[in-house]
Amino acid sequence: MYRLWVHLTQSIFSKGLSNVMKKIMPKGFYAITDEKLSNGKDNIEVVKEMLDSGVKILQYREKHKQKIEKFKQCEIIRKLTQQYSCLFIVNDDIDIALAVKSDGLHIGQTDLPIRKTRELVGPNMIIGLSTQYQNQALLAQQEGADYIGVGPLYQTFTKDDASGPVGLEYLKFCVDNIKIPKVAIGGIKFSNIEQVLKYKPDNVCMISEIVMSNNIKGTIKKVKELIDDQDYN
Ligand code: TZP
Ligand code: MG
Repeated sequence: MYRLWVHLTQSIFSKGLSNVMKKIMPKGFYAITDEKLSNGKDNIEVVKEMLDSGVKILQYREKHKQKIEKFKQCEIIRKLTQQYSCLFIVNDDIDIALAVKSDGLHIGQTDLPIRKTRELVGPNMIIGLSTQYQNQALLAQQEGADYIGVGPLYQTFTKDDASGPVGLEYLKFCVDNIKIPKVAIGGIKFSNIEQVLKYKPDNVCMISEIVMSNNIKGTIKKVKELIDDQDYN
């Protein structure tokens, strides 16, 4: 017990409290990058605008760059997100997540299983898993995922290998049966977000609607107002 106490206090003094504990997922809008859809802006520019709009959780998702390029962008985004007290999640690349010390890693059903991923990233990194089916959601929770992506709820053209829409019934199942945070995603637009918010997922994500907008800050503000109207937090 004494040794544990000494270890903990040493860690806290050397790394700061926030680096030795898993961070809590902030509710509300969950931002994700997609440079190809970003009207000529690079991910860094987009992230700056997202952070300026006050997002508290942001995922780096980039499918069209070499690892070194992704790593360089993630190094910059790690610093920026720290300055803005925003949680930083890296999609796909466990090595980049570890290298830049992101707060979290988001993986899919064809990546390493959650238990093996946990062994590799340690106890404090947030692990998110994309799910489309009830059994995947239940298993994610059982295996120690920290949150699940729920979707695509609607048809999406953003994710090349996306399944067909899973529908709001699947979101309802997750809200009713899964305790870990649920991130609603996939084809969510201003035209349908209110239907999604009725189910009160912990987080809502819109990629194309945000990154394709020519006023990212204003668009996120509008989304956040809709979310706040639904009495989050
Ligand atoms: N995972 C499930 S759907 C999706 C991802 C990454 C893409 C969502 O993008 P959009 O533009 O909000 O439909
Ligand atoms: Mg993936």
